[in-house]
Amino acid sequence: MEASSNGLRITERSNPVTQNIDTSAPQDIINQISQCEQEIFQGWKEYENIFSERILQSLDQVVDRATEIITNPEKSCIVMSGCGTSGRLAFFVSRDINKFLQRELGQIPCCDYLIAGGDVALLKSTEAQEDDPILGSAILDQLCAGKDKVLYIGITCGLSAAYIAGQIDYCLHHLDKVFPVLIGFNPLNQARDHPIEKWDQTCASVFSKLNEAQSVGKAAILNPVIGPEPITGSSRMKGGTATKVLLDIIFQVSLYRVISSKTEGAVHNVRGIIKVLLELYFKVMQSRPREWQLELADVITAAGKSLNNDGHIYYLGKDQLGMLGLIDASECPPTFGSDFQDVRGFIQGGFSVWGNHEGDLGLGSKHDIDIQSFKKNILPQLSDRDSIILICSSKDQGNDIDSLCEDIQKTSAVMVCVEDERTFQKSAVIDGSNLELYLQIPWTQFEEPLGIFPPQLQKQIRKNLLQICVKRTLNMISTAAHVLKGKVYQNYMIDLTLSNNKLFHRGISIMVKLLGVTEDLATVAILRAIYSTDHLTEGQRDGPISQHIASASRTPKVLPVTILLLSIENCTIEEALQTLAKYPAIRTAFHTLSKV
Ligand code: S6P
Repeated sequence: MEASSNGLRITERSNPVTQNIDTSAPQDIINQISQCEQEIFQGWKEYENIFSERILQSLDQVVDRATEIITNPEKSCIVMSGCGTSGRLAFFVSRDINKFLQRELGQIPCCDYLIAGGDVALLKSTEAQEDDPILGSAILDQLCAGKDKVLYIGITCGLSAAYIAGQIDYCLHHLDKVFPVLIGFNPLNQARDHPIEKWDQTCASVFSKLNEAQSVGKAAILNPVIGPEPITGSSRMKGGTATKVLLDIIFQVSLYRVISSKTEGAVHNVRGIIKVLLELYFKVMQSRPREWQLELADVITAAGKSLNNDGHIYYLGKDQLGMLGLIDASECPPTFGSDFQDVRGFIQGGFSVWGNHEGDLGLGSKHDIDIQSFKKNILPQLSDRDSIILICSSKDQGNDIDSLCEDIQKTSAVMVCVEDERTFQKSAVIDGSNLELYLQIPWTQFEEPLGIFPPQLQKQIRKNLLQICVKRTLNMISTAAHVLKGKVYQNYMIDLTLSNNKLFHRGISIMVKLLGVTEDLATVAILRAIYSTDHLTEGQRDGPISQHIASASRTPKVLPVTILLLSIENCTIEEALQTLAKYPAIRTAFHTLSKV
């Protein structure tokens, strides 16, 4: 496989649009992120984009397979799988579609999900599991047992997860019953080619075999190029959104075909319908009314203040929209090196309504996700350092969340209501501590294109579009709040936890890029920071990457410490740690130490 021109895969590159995001004001941050998001549909440079012929053809094929399985669900299933955000979205979409099948069509659910690390990873990042292809393959094998037909959709935004490569390899050995699909956002020749411990293949070698299977109609690869992320490598943002767009459209079109076959007969022009839907999503992502921007900037300022003052951001919601809060919160520790308690999500009903395989994960009150637990354990302690973000749909009136509003208004915390219709009373805004954020979707523009779908599907498409708006809005809030806290340098995450192979290598390339040092120097400094030593032993220097990762996962501030070690002459670990304890923002720490 060829390496990319500058050695970095597109999903790992820095986006020129956000190069100064770290010194930008909230409204500029919103504009820059929104501008980057347009690349999901507009594409990037000369690469294949989401509207390219091959991608549309692959979508057609996947829709065919999904339609078959939804029509004959006995002994069949559609399994979506991924690591981190990709796995969480697999769970999110499978849950949503199963509910639709049961509620609207009276059918048995046929979607399932897999996430590296199991259900606990839906809530807390367990990034190291991403590196295990053998585990990935074994779990898929268990899930396929007793099934005659499986549509497998493996998601790895960077074409980089060994867990997914292991599963694709399994599929390639079972093409008689499994149709494998790969979703990712790099050209195939940029699939990750690093050695994988205890395995004789790489992502690149497996995906290349998948490409051969695709050429004879036995597999599909959906890898439109969507450009680098607003925060370098943060694939939860554009990668996550593009994943959801592709999955949504696969199911919307398949369900349209299933429903029509029962009423009006076969759907012709599937390709045209896919395009109509892509255009709808594009329009929604383009829409950023002035009022929304101004309101969102206020929310970001409040959320940034909370994090800067050691306060918290709490997302409270219901059902699918509430789950987006949980997903957004779960990504903050690995992305920004933040504490699990800094940004947390809660949903009405907690684990009892979550619909995950393992049910209540029994992780104790510090990790509970039920709004009742929020009421009991957090509400009494809320202070003006906290921001509470209620994620409501206009239909959520009169439920638990509604009554919570009154309780929260009695505290000094900032309360934000994120809604799809403006129902929150302006009069309720007290002393500027309550904010309102209205997700304005230009529905009137969509009436005509939506008119071709049956009513229950129109409702589902509207719900899906709202989910996309909520996802991008929450991503902007948590990202920008961490930017305001000083967790980002230019557009690099400089406090990410090096908790898997990909992130270990990302750490090295960030040091090389930011400080202009060689890869060797960067590696030695990172290892010193990981093992908290000024003198590495042979075992530390030459150990396997999995050993470095295990230690890095227990060591805070590895990259900020590395930056100081590399930029200040003769800086010791002790000095770097003391300075960071005094000045948590790396820029201030750097200026302080360099003056000594
Ligand atoms: C990224 C997120 C990570 C990724 C995970 C899988 O913002 O924090 O958890 O989702 O590493 O990445 P990929 O490229 O395999 O989808």
